[in-house]
Amino acid sequence: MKSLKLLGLSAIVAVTALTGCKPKGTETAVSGDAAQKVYVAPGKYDEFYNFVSGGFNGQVNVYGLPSGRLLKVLPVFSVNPENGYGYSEETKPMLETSHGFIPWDDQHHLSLSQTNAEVDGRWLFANANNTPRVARIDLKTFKTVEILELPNSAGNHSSPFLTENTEYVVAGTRFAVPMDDANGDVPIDSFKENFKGVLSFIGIDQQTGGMDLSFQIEAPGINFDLSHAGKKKSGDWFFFSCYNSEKANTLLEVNASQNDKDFIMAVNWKKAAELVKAGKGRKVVTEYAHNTWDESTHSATSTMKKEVVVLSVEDMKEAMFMIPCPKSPHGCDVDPTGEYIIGSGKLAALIPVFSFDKMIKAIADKNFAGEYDGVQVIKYEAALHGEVQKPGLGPLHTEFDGKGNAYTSMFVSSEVVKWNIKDLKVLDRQPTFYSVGHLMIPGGDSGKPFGKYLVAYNKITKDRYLPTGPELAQSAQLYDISGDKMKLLLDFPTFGEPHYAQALPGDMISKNQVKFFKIADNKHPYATKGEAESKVVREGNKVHVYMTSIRSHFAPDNIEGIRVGDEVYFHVTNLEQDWDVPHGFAIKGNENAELLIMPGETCTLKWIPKKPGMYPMYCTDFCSALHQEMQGYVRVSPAGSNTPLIYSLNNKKDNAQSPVKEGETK
Ligand code: RUQ
Ligand code: CUA
Repeated sequence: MKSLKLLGLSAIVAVTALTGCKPKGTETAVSGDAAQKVYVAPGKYDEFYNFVSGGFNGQVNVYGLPSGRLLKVLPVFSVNPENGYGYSEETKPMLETSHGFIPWDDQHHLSLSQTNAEVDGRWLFANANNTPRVARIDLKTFKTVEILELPNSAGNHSSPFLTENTEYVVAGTRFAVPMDDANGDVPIDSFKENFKGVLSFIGIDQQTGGMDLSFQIEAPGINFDLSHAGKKKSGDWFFFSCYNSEKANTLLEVNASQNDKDFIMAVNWKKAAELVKAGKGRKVVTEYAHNTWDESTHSATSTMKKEVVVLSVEDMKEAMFMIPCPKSPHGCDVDPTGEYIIGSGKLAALIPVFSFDKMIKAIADKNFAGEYDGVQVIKYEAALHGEVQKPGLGPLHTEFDGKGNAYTSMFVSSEVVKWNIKDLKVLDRQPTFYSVGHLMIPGGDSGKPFGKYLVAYNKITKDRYLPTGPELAQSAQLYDISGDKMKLLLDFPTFGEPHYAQALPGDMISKNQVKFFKIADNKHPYATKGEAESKVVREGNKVHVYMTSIRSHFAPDNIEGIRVGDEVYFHVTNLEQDWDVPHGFAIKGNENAELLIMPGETCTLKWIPKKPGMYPMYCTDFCSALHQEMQGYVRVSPAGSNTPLIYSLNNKKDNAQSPVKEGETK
């Protein structure tokens, strides 16, 4: 990408040289009624939820469209001090992997669950690129409820993309690597013999959304970049863009850019699933974590899985084919009808559009050009619908408006190009500021796009916002695509770095929101369902504080008898049963983040006091007029001391109503 980036920069420089200091039209490109089109009056809701990948920050960010207002940072693959995700005892297991606890990752792509090739608003799937994992977010609670690690993979880039009824979430490895059950301790230049490219098929439970790694395919040692499922007529197939067909293991910017064509790989996933059912494939022994969130205990569990069924190229003989695709394709997109498959060769000067019908015919006619590592290669012309000529430079990704048009991002020439899928004519081009990567139309990769808007997620921000030192805000741009010509409406900054995004109409998920958790349904083992039940229990050097929070106090709020060397667990249950009344919890010197506890929920903060003294604790969320009074003390005595373990709320000595109670010792 380096040379690409340089090319991109020089393109900007060239424009700049022609027009003076600033690229022409950076401000004037916005037409007069733009402000009105993005104005969402105070108290009014946006039309769309826009879920945007957080890239190297590992989270998913939720914006409203058309306003571009940030609604939420949704923690997925990185710890989040705002609400204690990855810090509280309950959420720590979500970030367990076969490599241990991993507090961050790199999040690139998102997929909304679909029914009949239409987004259905149930779940959002997200990939972790570095340590390969797929997460499922429940859109009723906007919580990460499941994370599944992927074995035999590295660089989970071609992920997560799903079939039209969310039967499978599919992920392709970016890095070819030796299989987990093979010796990975081999010379790097044995790449061609030892390295494999693995595709993962994660089965989804249609009721619960639960993920299970159903099977993998051990494909040739190529790099998978992106993918999309077929839909409707092509619904049984999955398409993956592949680069590095040269199998280079060093200086890929040169060595993986040799071949004139790489490939789109077409996989019949229905057949693959049937093969597995019929007992094909070998069991590979490996380790991968499966982490699930239980809404009744408000806690996550991590289990280590031990094996996976893997199909070979030989098993897939009749169900896996290559289509040549110029040159180092990045995006791999399928139009809403399922007939056209678009490969965006980032080094190609054209965009090839393949026809599903032609591909099927070529397979039936055995119209092959040869084999690539045992996979039949269909003749380029035999599968080709046609090429978009002179679309721009550096095509990366394509989305669709459902009206027969495609929109492709051009990284090098910094523009979005609209073209007609059938006759392949370019219809419009609009500049982006600058170097657009992904782009997104609400529902734009489904069988039924909502059209109306297009958002460009740009790689280079330059002069778009007030500068913030060398590290600038990331940049997105909103276009109106309802007319013949695209119109730039708005710039809005995003968390870095945005890759893919998804969007859908607000009411599809707003109507299903959980407002609070019923306290009666709370099955957390340390839940405290009323103040009378609050207590402090010592088990050796572990002290469990069963604490409640309600406007505007904790129970108990005075604790004595904690000793240096103790491990103290504050299990705080929020007793509120009202919408939007979280409480926070923090104690001086705690190495974790604070907690943020939703109504009806129990969260646990682990605290190891290091020295004797008085430790204030307080609520960190401004919950009522007396929020500032929501505070208390914990007294810590030296190790081995015999300060009695006592706790209280509103203790006045000899107050029979609220006595100072003695802690239990087990
Ligand atoms: S990528 S800018 Cu990680 Cu999706 Cu294409
Ligand atoms: Cu509870 Cu502030």
